[in-house]
Amino acid sequence: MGDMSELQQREDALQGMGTSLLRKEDARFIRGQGSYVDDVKLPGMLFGALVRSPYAHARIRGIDKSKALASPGVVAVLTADDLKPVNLHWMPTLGGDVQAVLADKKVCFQLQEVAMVLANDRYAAADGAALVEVDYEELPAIVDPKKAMDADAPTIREDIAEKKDVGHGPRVHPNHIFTWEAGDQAAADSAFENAPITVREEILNPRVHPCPLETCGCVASFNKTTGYLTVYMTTQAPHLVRTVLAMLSGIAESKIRVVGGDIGGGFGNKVPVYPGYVVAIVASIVTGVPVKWIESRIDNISTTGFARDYHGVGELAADADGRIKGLRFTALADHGAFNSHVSASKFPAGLFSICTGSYAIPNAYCRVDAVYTNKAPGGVAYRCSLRVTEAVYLIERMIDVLAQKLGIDKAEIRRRNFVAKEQFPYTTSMGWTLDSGDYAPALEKVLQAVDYEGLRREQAEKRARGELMGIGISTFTEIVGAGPTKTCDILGIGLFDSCEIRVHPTGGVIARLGTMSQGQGHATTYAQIIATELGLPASDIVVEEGDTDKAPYGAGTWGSRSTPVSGAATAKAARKIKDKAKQIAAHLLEVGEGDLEWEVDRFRVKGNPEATKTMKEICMASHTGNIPDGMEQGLNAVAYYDPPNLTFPFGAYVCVVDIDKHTGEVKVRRFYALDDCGTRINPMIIEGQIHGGLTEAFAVAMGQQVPFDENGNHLGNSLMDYFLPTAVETPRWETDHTVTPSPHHPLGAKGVAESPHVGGIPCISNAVIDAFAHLGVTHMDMPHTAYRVWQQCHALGIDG
Ligand code: MCN
Ligand code: CUN
Repeated sequence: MGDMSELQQREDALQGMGTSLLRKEDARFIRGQGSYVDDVKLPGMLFGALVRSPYAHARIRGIDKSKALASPGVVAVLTADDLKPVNLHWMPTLGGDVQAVLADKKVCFQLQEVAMVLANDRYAAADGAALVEVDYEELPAIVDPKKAMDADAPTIREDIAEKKDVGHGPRVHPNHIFTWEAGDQAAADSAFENAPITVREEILNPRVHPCPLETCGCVASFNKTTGYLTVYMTTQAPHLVRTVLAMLSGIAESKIRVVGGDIGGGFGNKVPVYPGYVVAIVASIVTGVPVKWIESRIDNISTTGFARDYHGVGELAADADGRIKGLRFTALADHGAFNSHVSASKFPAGLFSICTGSYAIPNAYCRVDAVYTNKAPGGVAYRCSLRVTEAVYLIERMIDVLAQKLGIDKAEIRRRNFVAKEQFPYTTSMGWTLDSGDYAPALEKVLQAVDYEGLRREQAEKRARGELMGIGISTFTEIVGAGPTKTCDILGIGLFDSCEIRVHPTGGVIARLGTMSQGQGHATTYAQIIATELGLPASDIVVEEGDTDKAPYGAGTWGSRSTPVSGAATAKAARKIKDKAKQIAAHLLEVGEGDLEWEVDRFRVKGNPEATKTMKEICMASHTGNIPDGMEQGLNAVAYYDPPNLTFPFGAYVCVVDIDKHTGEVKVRRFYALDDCGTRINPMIIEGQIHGGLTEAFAVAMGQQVPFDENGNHLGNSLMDYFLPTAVETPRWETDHTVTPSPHHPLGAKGVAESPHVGGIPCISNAVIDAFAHLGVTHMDMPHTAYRVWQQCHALGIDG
């Protein structure tokens, strides 16, 4: 055996799993050499500008293109009538609905796509768009989802008014999309009847928007001679988009190439297929030249996938010691005018039923009613893992409400209800099997780190002086890594993932995956997995994603599924290669495979330290004639991975706020976040993800909301109005971790990217509300802007 320092040196040289390897992609990004969709410039390219509706709900009586067509540089104007002959004026959505590509006789939300003007440059296209004259007849709009199913509510979707089912069960009103439930209602009801203590609260997760730095866009290029369509686009799921495009257009899927390129942030905003993409594709097919369409910031905030808009009611039943006996959560979900967000087809309300959180709750029931309103479609985005944010917000808020009612400390009530370590794998009353967890020590570690007892003492002193200080806790469990194909599919396609690895003679490696980095550092972390598995240095491993002509099929990057699913596929492909490498090593060393053992970067004959074959030697040998009889040359593998279960990362967070009762200003004094995502691949990247997710949690809790007036006019769709925190407002984040590996993942790794957002929002909210707890306040809806917090102070008469 090599001596320890030599072994360590060899290990270090790989920069594999566990190393904070600097991100390989940053050399390009910080030197301005990223290649985003707007950097794609093809010869003869036209620019498309969308004409959008000023009304939230209106009938279209006519469209006059003549002035636009006469405008300099304008080549064509496309409307729904032009798309009809090719049957592309409507498209299927990833939520099982259909959506108008260009408005067909009516518009259902403000800034809906009505026409596309094609011109020689972007300015001419914009000028042309301003000259398209659309004759609208305004209709009453439904903005409040609570009024969507009123008897006299206007029908928003006349195209499906008569349909009794739009893919997810019976509908009871033309504006009803679905009702979805989980758990055991009778058991939950009886727990409530028998419990001495019950609490109930109405809790809103307001409509917010993830607002990635790069807006959505594409360059569509159809070659009339070959019939080959190439689309460069901002997408988090290139293969799924290719499949949708094939279904939509009738073009053979083998003749469609979707290229993701670099993506400047996605946050779920770049999962759906937007009308702009489809019109640009049709425009390229019609004109025979490439067509580029890029959104403005206002278009992005107002029309692309928003997040949340969940109007929830939380109820808990408990015994006098605060042990939870029953949970009932319901939500009214505002999906906007089309049900277009990504959701596995059996889970129309996403993974909302994870709402029992980290707690052993014997009886639980949840129901979600989804409705159409005259707003842009969406709902699932923003580090959300498919409605987990809403679920975690509800349970982490409600457990505080319960603690307050019982006068039990907010850390103590959590301890009393945690699923205990010995209970894992633990099947919740909603049917999820939590793979692994160790909640109590995580919470204790955080409480010690922040001196929780000391903080509570300080708070008591401040309260006595009439000052406002709040301490928020969140001990959340996430669910990420959709998902087993037997339960999770989109449009029938199972949510497995894949990885192809090719090893070159001199030991360089290229790996291709169906996921799509938008800033998560995949080029670095997948390379680290392969480095550890194969004993080849991460620096020589190239990772490619996003080009459907190159990568094997995958469902893309969303729901923190890359590590749980594709990370596993990567390990599996590497292990196939390693198995073959072992056969070659045995052949070269003239021993049986059973006589070999693996040591960092080589196979070694047991008991004979000198007899080794390094992986690099094996790479070369695999390309020669000196391999076992009958073996094929090469060291390549493709692996498809269908996870047996999702992964359940968790965390314990504490937030401390000071509030100025005269102005309502909230200052986050301290935020301590402990995350457990199982085996950690790159600690630095994890920390970066946590900083990002917490900053977005701060944004949502403290300032973001997409507001509308009663006519459906968007009241805040520019960065002048919409809160994006900068370094000035953002608190300092303290991070920590524990490691509880997933028992079913080949590396023990769980996803992490969404956790800080999901766990961070309730933690901040809980801190703000805790500041008012002694005054009898049990809940305040987000965002906790200074004005709204001041209103609370004013109502309590403490602002003077
Ligand atoms: N990681 C790790 N060890 C683990 C888990 C993760 O080192 N145990 C690393 C991964 O290797 C990966 C990163 O952390 O480089 C995130 O991994 P994962 O949690 O698997 O999440 P995904 O890669 O699938 O990313 C999706 C997730 C989602 S759903 C949103 S939304 C979001 C997020 O990532 N959007 C982002 N983080 C983002 N970060 C940036 N910069 N930009 C976005 O758009
Ligand atoms: Cu829910 S936002 Mo991410 O899953 O792409």
